[in-house]
Amino acid sequence: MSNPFQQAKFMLSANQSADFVPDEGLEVAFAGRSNAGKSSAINVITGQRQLARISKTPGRTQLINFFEIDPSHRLVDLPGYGYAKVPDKMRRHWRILMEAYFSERESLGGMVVMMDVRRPLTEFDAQMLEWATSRNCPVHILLTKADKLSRGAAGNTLLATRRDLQETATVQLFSAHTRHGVDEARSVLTTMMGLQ
Ligand SMILES: Nc1nc2c(ncn2[C@@H]2O[C@H](COP(=O)(O)OP(=O)(O)O)[C@@H](O)[C@H]2O)c(=O)[nH]1
Ligand SMILES: [Mg+2]
Repeated sequence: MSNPFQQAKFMLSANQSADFVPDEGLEVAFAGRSNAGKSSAINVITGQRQLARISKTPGRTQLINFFEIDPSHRLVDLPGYGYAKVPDKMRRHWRILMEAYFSERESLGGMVVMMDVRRPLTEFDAQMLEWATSRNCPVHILLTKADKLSRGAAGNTLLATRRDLQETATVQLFSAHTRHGVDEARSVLTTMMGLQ
């Protein structure tokens, strides 16, 4: 299977909605708590180390990073969240930026939410799901770092998460280290974007 995400190119980082790229075509946004494995997943799924490296550049981690796949399709890397020690001012700014994105962005066609398989559905994750479902945006969840659990334990978490979420989202196991679930993630993303 060819990988259309391999062509993704960095467009810009936005700190406010006025800086977002034009709201045209279709984009899929990636979200996850800090340390959930978002950058690693983006690297493996796109087959490009460059993308997550750009998003990790100091100063860009709290921004929304836009990547172009082709003129009418984009990937969007949303800023992570969840450090206990984040100053209040930063927390507020993060919320304002995210609310602007979810309320305004008409080209948002799907979301991929990364959650550590050992700790899924945190408060942060619930907020993400709420923002997505409030606008009928399809959500696909990657339970990351699946290699950290035994096959049985990971499978149980998968079933429990599916049961909790019912129709809210689709869920799969994923590991950037073993590449478990990479083909499935690419296939869901391709469908979300209408690329196949
Ligand atoms: N065991 C394991 N560790 C992972 C995996 N993916 C990421 N990590 C580790 O988890 C930490 C956070 O990963 P990163 O991708 O930077 O997370 P981000 O903060 O969500 O972008 C790093 O130390 C990674 O090496 C995985 O699939 N398996
Ligand atoms: Mg990261």
